[in-house]
Amino acid sequence: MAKIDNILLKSKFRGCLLGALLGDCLGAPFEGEAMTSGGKLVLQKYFDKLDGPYFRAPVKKYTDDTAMTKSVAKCLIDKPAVDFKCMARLFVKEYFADPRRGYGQNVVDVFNKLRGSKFEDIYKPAQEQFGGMGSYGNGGAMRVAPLALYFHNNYKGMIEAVTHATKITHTNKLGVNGALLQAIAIQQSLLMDPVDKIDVEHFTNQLIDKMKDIETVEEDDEDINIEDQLPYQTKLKAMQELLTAEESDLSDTYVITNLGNNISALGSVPTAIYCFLKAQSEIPGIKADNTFRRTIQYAISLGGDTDTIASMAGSIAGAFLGEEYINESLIKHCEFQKEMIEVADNLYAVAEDTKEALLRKRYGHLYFF
Ligand code: AR6
Ligand code: MG
Repeated sequence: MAKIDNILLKSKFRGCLLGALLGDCLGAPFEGEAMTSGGKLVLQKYFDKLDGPYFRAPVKKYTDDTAMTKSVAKCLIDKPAVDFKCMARLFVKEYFADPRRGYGQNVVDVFNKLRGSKFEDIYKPAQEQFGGMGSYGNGGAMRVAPLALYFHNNYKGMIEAVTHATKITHTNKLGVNGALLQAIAIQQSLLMDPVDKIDVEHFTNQLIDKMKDIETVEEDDEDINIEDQLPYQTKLKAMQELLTAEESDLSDTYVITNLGNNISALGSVPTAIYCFLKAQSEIPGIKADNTFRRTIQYAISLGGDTDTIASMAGSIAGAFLGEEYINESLIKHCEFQKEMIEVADNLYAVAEDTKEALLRKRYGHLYFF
């Protein structure tokens, strides 16, 4: 953390939230598509046009990813002590005020039950989903960025807060652990200096080590093989192999088969992290000089759940690079971009206040010397 001063940290808060917004807005039109080589050319032209000289174009709309991220940030800004009931109320309020954002029907059921029960037990409706198994979708992971930022200097606090925030809609272990992995990746990126080259092996080893504490073997699962018991660690190791493969031109099909491009957290969070790390060097077929744009464009080029994977990859890239590296021309085309900068600044201000209050409490008068 030594090299990250306050100016850079503030820029990284903006970068992270703008990255999440940009991935969501630019990825949304391609959701559900299987990318052919023709589709990739269309995508290249789409990015070249948006990134070129400014033209008045229809604004790219955000989806449920950003709608929910906004609510998480608002909750932290209004109530820095982190009130999860308030967060649940904000999710529901936001949905009923603006429902046409691509929410899945299962999440809408949870919102209806929360409202119907007057938020009595904010975790019960989600626990009841899918015959009591809870959702393993990536809807928890897609909205964690504000928590990773707010708790950037409090790892334990982040783990607890992400777990609770996710369980409001996603209680399945895979949904929760995916959200934790996404938050950890953002936090790691936030604390690195963007002028340094990323040591991919070290970055992924750190992720695997942290997931070892989160994902453990349970006694009753002794018959299940270890890879299936520790699915995120297994996926991260597969990701590490793909990143260190001799061949730089791995086929998209190979990447998708190994990592996934779907709406499950397991089939999308490792993919988003992979896109960020892969985009640190040139990628065949993706013409983009800037690593931020390369990350988003590559994530969308893999098809499937493009908005959410690009949003998650964009938030990690933005947290690493900071606002200065984000293509202004691209962000200009996104709905809510000005407001998102304000959200990032307000979140930064409350995070700093909380940090200072904590130091004051811990060191008392000594803190002033
Ligand atoms: N058993 C069977 N299928 C499941 C289970 C389960 N336990 N959990 C999830 N699914 P959902 P999300 C499948 O509805 O995670 C939006 O576009 C099931 O097919 O909880 O909030 C967002 O932007 C279910 O419909 O939604 C995200 O990109 C699906 O996973 C994406 O959708 C999604 O789970 C996921 O949103
Ligand atoms: Mg989505």
